[in-house]
Amino acid sequence: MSGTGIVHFGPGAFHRAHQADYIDRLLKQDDRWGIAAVSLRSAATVETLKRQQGRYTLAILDAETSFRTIAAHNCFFGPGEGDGVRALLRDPAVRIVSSTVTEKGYCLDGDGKLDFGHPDIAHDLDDPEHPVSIVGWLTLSLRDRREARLSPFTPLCCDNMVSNGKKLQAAVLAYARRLDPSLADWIEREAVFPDTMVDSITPATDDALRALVREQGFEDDIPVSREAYTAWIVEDVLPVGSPDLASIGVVMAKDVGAWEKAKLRILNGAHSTLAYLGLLTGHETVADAMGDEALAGFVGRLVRQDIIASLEPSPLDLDTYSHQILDRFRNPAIGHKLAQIAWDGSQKLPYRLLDTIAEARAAGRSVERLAVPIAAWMLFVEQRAQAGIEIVDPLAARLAQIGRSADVVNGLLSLRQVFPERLASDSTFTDAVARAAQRIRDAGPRAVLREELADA
Ligand code: CS2
Repeated sequence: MSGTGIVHFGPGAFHRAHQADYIDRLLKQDDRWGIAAVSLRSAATVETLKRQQGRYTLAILDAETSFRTIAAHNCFFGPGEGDGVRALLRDPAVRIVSSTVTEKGYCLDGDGKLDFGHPDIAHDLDDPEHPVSIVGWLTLSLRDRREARLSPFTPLCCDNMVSNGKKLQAAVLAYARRLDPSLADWIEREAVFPDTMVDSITPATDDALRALVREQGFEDDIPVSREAYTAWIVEDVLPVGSPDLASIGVVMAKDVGAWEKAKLRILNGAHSTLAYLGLLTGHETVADAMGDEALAGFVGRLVRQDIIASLEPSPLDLDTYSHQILDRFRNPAIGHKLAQIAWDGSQKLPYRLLDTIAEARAAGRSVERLAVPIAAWMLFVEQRAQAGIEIVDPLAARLAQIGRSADVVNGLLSLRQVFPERLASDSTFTDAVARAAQRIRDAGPRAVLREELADA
């Protein structure tokens, strides 16, 4: 049995198809780095992992298909098992505490700062010994380390956010400062919060995947699948005694910024564009949407002419990188649902498209094309709200209310958690969004995309 050197919050499909795959390979050469899976909100995954002794199937669905059993997790904590988690986090053998809790799991506001009005943060400040947020958990267990005169573990954020490590550090320091300024000083002095870039297209697990792995002879209730491509970039600041991630293909980079920005704007920006325009034009998966010449053409142009312009100069070959990404989207073996990518738009649009728009405005570049996916999100919200279909988003209630209102565009533009003041008060941007929304309403999304293609 391997030792436990990593504690991971949020053992969802992405973590199990990405990070755990790397660690599974590391364990073959160094058995100190078993992962403890912690899920304090839902019991299903950790219960099943426990039942399957931490084993599950990773299906690589791509030009070549392969199946592998992953066995990187060696202990499991579900809701109500916080005491066990806390005890484990006091163990000096635990050097990494990683997380994939989605953007909303960090309780940040529209500017990426800790939102003290967030109910989870209010709860944790009220009862810091029994936190519900990742920020609360990291602070409590770092406090325990300090009191036990142990060196801190390394918090490792593995979610899609710009400067994700620095954002998490700032949130933990802000929270700790409210409780005990000397603790915040200790964390700032002693702990490192590396930035990371994580990338591999991983659709949600469904019955089709379960059936597929069963055909291969695997009895498995929680298999995961992904494309062949996988990348993990970690800021090269891990303290001595940390796992040798470079030995298993993780890129240890002095500056993760350029990778992260390029990936979040090109891949995730294009994904969100495909999601909202694809759903409005009746597509179900990314591959379907990429099979639509007008839509794929629009996304290709948006990437080449608008998104890459916001990334230059870059140390990366953005042209090759963007072509690779659009090819990955065409992978017919992956049924990546647009509806899944459409979740949490209020959290995702700011770093995926609005930062690109703000920089285009500052540089005097046109935002006409960039306004189209923003308008598509707004019409997606309107359509779902008026049809009474659930909108998966931390702001769901507010979005549904605005979506049923007479002026959806201005209603959504007034949401400061999504649209910062400088954009919402910029008439060049807001007019472009209103125009795009009206064009889609009047002529339909297909006609607008064909017009865009014709202009190419
Ligand atoms: C997707 C991401 O669901 C989404 O929002 O855009 O999960 C995307 O597949 C990954 O970031 C790829 O690395």
